[in-house]
Amino acid sequence: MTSNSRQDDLSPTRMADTEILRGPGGETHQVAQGDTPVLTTQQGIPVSDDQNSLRVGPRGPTLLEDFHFREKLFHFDHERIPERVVHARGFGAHGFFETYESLSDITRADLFQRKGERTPVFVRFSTVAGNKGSPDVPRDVRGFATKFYTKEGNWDLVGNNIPVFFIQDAIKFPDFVHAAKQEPDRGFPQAQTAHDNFWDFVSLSPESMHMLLWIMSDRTIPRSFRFMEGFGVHTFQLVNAERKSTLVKFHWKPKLGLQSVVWNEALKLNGADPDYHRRDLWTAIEKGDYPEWEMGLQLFDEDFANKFPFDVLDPTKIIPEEMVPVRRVGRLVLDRNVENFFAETEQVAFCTQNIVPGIDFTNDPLLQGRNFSYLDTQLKRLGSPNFTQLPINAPKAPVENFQQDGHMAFRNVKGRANYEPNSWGLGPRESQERGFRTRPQEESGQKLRIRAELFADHYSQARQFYLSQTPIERTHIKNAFVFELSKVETAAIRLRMVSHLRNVDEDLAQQVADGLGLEQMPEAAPPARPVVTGLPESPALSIIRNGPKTFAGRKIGVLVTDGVDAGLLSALREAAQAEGTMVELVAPKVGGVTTSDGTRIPAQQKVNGGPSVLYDAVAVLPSQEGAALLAREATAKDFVSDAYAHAKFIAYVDAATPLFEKAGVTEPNGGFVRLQSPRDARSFIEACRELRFWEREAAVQAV
Ligand code: HDD
Repeated sequence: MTSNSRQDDLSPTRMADTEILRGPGGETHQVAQGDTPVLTTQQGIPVSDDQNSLRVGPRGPTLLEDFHFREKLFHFDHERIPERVVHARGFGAHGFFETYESLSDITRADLFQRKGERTPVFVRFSTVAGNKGSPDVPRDVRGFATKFYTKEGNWDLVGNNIPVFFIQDAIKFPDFVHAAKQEPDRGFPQAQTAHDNFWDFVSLSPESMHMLLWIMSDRTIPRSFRFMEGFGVHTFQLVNAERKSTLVKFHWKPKLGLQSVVWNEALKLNGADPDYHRRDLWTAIEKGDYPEWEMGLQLFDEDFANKFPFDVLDPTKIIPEEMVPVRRVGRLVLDRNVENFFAETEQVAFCTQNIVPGIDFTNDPLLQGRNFSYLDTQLKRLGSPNFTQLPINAPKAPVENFQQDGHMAFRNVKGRANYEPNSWGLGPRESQERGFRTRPQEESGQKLRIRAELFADHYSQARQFYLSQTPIERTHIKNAFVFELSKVETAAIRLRMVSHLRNVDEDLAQQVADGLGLEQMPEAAPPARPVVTGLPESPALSIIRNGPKTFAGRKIGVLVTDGVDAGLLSALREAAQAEGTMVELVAPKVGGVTTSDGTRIPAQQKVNGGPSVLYDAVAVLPSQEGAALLAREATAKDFVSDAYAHAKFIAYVDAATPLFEKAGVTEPNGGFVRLQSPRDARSFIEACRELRFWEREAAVQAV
């Protein structure tokens, strides 16, 4: 291959309407010709050969003169920008926010003025602790950040899927994040809170207790972004044209209801599909099944805030929905995937400081600190104060100011004046009437490093959260504490954590202690303020109690072999379609199977690449011969035994029995639906609306 004619050999040979391109290894590729643009350098110079660098003779040194080669490598070497210090792993999509009714009595924010008004948005979901390449389903909080491109500028609502936070003061954020992420000496664990440093920090920071109960719940292992809530966390202010302020907490409510996976499923999912959540969102949008959330507002005034037993400026506290109802004021629809992940999802720069006229901050000390941190981080990440000019960050409202120059400035001042006021009558001026005006508020007091009194209540709402869960959810919380603390090597940290749990609920503390094999119960940690034990349950805090009662937007995995009953399969497909449920066929070979009526149908997954953890429910429809074959295949047995252990609804045909037996599923009972006639397919889908047959979980104990 080193003949002198090599370079000529690799040149494209033009043919009638395709060209044959020979690759570096001599292999040939056919590519469309016709209007194919000519490859150029960044300077627009046409490139003649992109396969070989310029060298002296076929075996000689490469020449520095090869500007195309040098430019290509130079650009490649600088492709990466610093990943986000937290929330590095994320996925975004475009859409719109539609206002249900005018809220002009409460706020002058332009996007809330007119019923039916649509405001373009970009939303980025994320995990917190994991690096950019980490899996999608670790136990972690999910970010839910929304950029509203309003007619009066960009409003960023940078929230999470949990309404409280770990810490009360932004000064603790670096410590908290350091403790949660990889330990500095070893550089692991990745995307895990199950390690000593995390539990050391939080067990030394009682203010984290409420959040810990949330993160040990199934909220941190959502089924996908589409099935989780979002929260603005802090109390904000809405301000109307008369400058009257109403305090507000922002909520996002998923149209498809709440749903989480179970822990054992999450562990397996991260191996089976590390992109589980982003694939889900991408696919739903591509199919036109646009994910939707409603914006909810909890509106209250200073009087309420003064009477409320906790401080509304404390981001470790909620206001129960039963106390202040959530008023639904609009919907968020995500209807367009990004065209380029880097340009949009990676370069989007959310800043809590981005608010618009009609919205204002409060003195929540976490929010105040965030308002500094986000702008600062964007400069580091995106490298220039002109990051606001990138298309994903640029407002859709006019931008008029005299800020100029800097790296990569491509929106530049025109004309002579680059200051105001000026005598030339050039350029924009401020407007008292239209401009953002901070709401005047009395502030007084000594400069102190101190927190408000009620911030010291660390356990009461943690307890309220725990007691508001169903027994299944309480068991999951207990199991999560036991799992995570079992990964903590330092026994004293485990003990310290249990000492806090005693202030939350004695039963929970005891069960965790038992699960950890503690020989002696530690003393309860002395609370800074007495625990309020009588707070009423808040059903809104439970996932199971707020389940969807629909199977729309979910996915069934159907295990099939040659000879699958064609009638039953199509009945299942029809019933699923009527519900809005997706069906995927899992078969011994991805090429597909031949059904009982001789039709050849393709599969979407080969059985070892389509484990049942990918699906919300499964159907096992082999022929008799097929079942015998599958019974010998480990991954087919896992398909069944995992679906069973994860309390999923399972449809089956009698022929599946040998496979069930080999998988250790001896007695198909509750949560199983036998398919004999098309009507059974409908019953199966109806059963699936419960999402899981939880009664089975206790018996299986897959923790
Ligand atoms: Fe933060 C990113 C949410 C507290 C500092 N945060 C970030 C993102 C979300 C949140 C969703 C990702 C945005 C995106 O998709 O690009 N953060 C929260 C919530 C908090 C919170 C709900 C508490 C209520 N954050 C918080 C504090 C600080 C930060 C107290 C610092 C004082 N957060 C950052 C940051 C990040 C960030 C370092 C990293 C990347 C970025 O901002 O753009 O500035």
